[in-house]
Amino acid sequence: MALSEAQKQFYWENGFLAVEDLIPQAQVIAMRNRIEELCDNWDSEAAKRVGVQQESQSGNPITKQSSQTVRKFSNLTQYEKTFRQHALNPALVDAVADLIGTPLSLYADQALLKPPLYGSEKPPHQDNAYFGVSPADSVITCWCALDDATLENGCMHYIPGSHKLGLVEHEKIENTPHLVPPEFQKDKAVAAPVRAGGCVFHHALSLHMSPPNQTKLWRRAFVCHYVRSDAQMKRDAASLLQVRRS
Ligand SMILES: O=C(O)CCC(=O)C(=O)O
Repeated sequence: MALSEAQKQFYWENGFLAVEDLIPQAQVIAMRNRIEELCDNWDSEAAKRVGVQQESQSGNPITKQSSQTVRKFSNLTQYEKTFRQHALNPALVDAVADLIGTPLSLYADQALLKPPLYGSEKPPHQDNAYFGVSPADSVITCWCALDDATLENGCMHYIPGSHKLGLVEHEKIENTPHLVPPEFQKDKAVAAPVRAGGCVFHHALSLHMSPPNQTKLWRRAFVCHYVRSDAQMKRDAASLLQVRRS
């Protein structure tokens, strides 16, 4: 889907952009169903090969590990056709190309889940603190809601314009995989709720976080991080899924 000039301007001004109804409901349901199967079989080989992570492995003090406490799967596009189809969806890739240009590769992908009541906060960060891609303008995250993402269940929150700050210092939170900046002005963050099938695009330097899930329903998202294939990156560019040549 081609973006309007106003949408492109909003992205470059604010460092994020929400677009409703980008992904067809049939595709959303297919991804949700597969995630449900992987959660139900969270101890299986299929879940392990996509790096199943429990809430308890991410700093959440709960010790329980079950189908109801799964937080994350990674690298689904490598093994799962439904997720690869999503990453290559022309409507999505058109929007990404409109924002950061071509050629494009998929840098990483992950299903980020907030289980009912247990789903914890994703602490504030800039994605490029993890990725280290240069220039940072050449990386974009497409966060696709698989359930309606709301204030109550932990939708994305952004500090508008923070991508213009450059990379800020991050510190590791001990015994967790999280990197966080020492200061984050929560009161300056704005919420980006979207319906299932809607996507939020964000810049690699945009400061963002998501609060805990306080509801009795899942908040699930499938997230694709796209990179310009000509950027400098830690990962071997030749090994990445080619998304669009020109
Ligand atoms: O899904 C979430 O709650 C956090 C997502 C996030 O931080 C990201 O996509 O970079």
